Amino acid sequence: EPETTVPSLEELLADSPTNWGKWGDDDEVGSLNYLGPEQVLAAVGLVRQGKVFTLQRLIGDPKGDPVWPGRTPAERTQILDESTWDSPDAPQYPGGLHYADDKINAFLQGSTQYDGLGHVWYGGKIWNGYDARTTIGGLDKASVEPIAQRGVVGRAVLLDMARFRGKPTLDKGETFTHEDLVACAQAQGTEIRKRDILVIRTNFLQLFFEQGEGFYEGFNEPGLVYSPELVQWFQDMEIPNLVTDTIANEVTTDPNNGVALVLHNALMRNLGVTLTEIADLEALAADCAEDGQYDGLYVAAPLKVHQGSGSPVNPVVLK
Ligand code: UVW
Repeated sequence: EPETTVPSLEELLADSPTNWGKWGDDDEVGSLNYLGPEQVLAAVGLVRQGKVFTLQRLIGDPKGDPVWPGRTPAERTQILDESTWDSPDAPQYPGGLHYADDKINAFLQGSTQYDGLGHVWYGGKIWNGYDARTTIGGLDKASVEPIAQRGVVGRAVLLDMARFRGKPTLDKGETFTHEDLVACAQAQGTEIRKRDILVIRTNFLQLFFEQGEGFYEGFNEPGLVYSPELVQWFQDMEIPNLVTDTIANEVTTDPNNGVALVLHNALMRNLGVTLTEIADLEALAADCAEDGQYDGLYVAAPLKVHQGSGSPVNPVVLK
């Protein structure tokens, strides 16, 4: 067998474009700068039916929480409940007040999440050229905090790749390109416009709910696959935010070169495209298939977590 060598991200992306410095030396939100009042107002005009869709997966779902290998699902712990108040040591509140309290211990990249632009890197530099050592002990630069401060509002276009390919879910390691996205939009009777928030459905996590832990064997999610042309398309289309229903938004291992999560780096680290993962698109997709309206007003407000590399979020699409 011929020996195959996997290139480094530095080698693979040596000539890949970056937007470093485009919005100033102190920028921390990257391509979200493409979303201004004009995009917000245009997207508001898409709300014609009064339909509301929430895209977050259930934290603590009894059916299980799909997470990136090595992470653990969120744990919710009940701290106070009615049994607390049976104890003779329980505090007494005037009037006989009882209450329930709980807490969660969760990866900020578990469940539906926004990534800060400093979440991934190679070659010692994160988004905008900040030193990767600024991530030590918490992200001093390009955390999720500035993204949460500004919020994300714009036109979302749902690209239902599973439906387009005529299957309930895309397969392990199945790839698609920007040209497939354009063809999918066309088949849906919609179009991808400049500065759109791309919302891509694969329905791959259905396999997690069917297979449980077996889902992680040979883990290789389907998704977009790197090419210089695809990166240039994202750059030309000024895409601010990529939202998918998979754990990592792209094919896990690039079949062309063996490198993991190439697009996290080409798109997020280099172009400043914000990534949103593990969205639940089922209700939205079913509705789009029914009424043929595949675009809508997208609103997401991740939690303001100081120095956080990510944050849970419940994005909303209105039609
Ligand atoms: C990694 O980048 C490892 O994970 P995520 O899918 O949360 O971005």
